[in-house]
Amino acid sequence: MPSEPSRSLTVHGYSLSGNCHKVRLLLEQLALAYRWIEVDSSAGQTRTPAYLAKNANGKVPMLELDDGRILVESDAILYWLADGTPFLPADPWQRAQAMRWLFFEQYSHEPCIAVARFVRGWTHADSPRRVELPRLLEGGHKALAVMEHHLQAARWFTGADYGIADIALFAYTDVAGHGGFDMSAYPAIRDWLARVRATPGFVAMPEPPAEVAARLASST
Ligand SMILES: N[C@@H](CCC(=O)N[C@@H](CS)C(=O)NCC(=O)O)C(=O)O
Repeated sequence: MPSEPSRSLTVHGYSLSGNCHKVRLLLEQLALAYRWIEVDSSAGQTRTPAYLAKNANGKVPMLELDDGRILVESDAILYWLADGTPFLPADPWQRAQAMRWLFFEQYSHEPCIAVARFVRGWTHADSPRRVELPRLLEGGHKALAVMEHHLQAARWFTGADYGIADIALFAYTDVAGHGGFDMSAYPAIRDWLARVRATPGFVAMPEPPAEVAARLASST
């Protein structure tokens, strides 16, 4: 991205989505100017004909450049924005390590931890989707155990420095409690979350509205 410093950046995102918050967090930490267009994916706003014309997959986040180019998939957006910055190592081995954690996040972590949060907070208490929760909790705990194991011997997910692998994994791990995950068994993760929150330019994801918060706070 620094090779294209004058590009104007527009993010189409839902502020309460961890996938979208990843992009906001990196943009803030890179101190890049950007425009944010709020798209409430939970209300179907990614499924309108106008949105689908730009992203046929109907999801946020979506990054739009002033020349009309569009990039989707949160971790691809992180990768592009971080290229040439300290948030993505130049060393090929460490770069591959960053990719390893981005793929882990998308295949083993987000599909359980983010989806459990969505089901608990954004569906009604009698939703048929609630039957998914035990499986999501089991899968999410497996992913958290992998992270805990890594963080027992390392401060960050890629080499010696904080970077996009940390940002990608932070987004939904920080709100894992929303999905019903008890984090007491993961002291190394809790210490890492605190380290991420202390990085320069850090911004937190906003709190959900009262109706969602009430569902997240309930025991089911
Ligand atoms: N793999 C995608 C996942 C994006 C995603 O699932 N976005 C959700 C919000 S967190 C969404 O837009 N859902 C709306 C829909 O599927 O209709 C990424 O990392 O960007």
